[in-house]
Amino acid sequence: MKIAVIGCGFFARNQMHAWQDIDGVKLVALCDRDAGRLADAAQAFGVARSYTDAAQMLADGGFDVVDIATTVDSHRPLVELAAAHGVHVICQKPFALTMADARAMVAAVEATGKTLMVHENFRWQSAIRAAIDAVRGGAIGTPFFGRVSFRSGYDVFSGQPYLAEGERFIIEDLGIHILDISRALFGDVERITATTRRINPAIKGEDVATMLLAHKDGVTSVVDCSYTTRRTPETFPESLLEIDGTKGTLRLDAGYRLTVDGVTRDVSPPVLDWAERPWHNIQESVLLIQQHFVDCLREGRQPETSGQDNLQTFALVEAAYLSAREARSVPLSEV
Ligand code: NAD
Ligand code: 89V
Repeated sequence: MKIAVIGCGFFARNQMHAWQDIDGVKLVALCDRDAGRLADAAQAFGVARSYTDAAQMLADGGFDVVDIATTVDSHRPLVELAAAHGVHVICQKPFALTMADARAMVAAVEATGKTLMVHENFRWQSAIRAAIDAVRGGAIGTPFFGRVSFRSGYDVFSGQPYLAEGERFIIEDLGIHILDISRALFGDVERITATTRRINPAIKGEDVATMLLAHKDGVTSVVDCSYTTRRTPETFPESLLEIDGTKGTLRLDAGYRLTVDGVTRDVSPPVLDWAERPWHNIQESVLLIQQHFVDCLREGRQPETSGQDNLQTFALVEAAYLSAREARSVPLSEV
């Protein structure tokens, strides 16, 4: 399976390492409109074909999958370009700028019969996966309450300066992952109520969000996120869980300690040979989601976070901002 990556920035290197770790996969082409970044990545990963123009790379072809690792403003044109050339597509989160764009991108790839996956990797973190498997396997009966919590004071702005500059910050960038974990655990959502705050005066968008989700199957979940919480020890980038079910409880506590019905085990992720703490948790999930994508293509099934699936997660983001802006509960059918 031959892969081409568009975007050779801060996060894409994890994706390139992960491609190189997967059996039967070869990274054959790279693209970035920044020639310096492109040359560094091409050299670091030993990729012979490199392009500053995505249209030229697609026109030359010779690969099965385009992996789009650019920031959100370029996602729609690049997904549509890939669709026009009939290749499978992976696109980083946040998938789109608007719901209308997201729907158009899904339709464009669906029309080609190819597979579209959104790189929504947090549900693939091994600690989160252990919790999802326990809940889906019935270990605590039927869940009726959940809390998915991400609270940190880690400086994300030095690696990703654009995060300080957007009108929207935490729900669009990080909350999107935490909302997706809630969907993976408790299913789709009927309505959402959200509040937001900006505590850090040096950034433009909100850095605290608290969201209440009424899921279609009757679960109530609280999704709370902060990038301005001083805590010791710092838990970045762990998502913590509290889930109550009809037969028991599940807790995922700081330090990757998973407790199901009073029995605690260590579910710490491995540190892959190209990974570094504290990002190793996220980095392993990149390998796991890309392996999942390859498995799905080989077995002819849809990835868990297909474009179609991700419309529901993206709708939660849009509905959360609407709820916070208008100080009301928002049905998902409204966005
Ligand atoms: P970045 O700005 O460091 O890198 C983006 C790169 O894309 C840049 O080098 C830029 O020159 C290039 N680019 C932009 N538009 C292009 C185009 N049309 N053609 C060719 N190259 C183009 O950004 P980043 O921090 O690497 O983030 C990229 C994406 O990854 C974002 O959407 C971000 O939200 C996401 N991200 C995801 C995770 C995760 O865990 N899933 C973590 C971090 C970042
Ligand atoms: O995962 C992400 O999307 C990153 C970060 C962990 C920093 O929020 O942007």
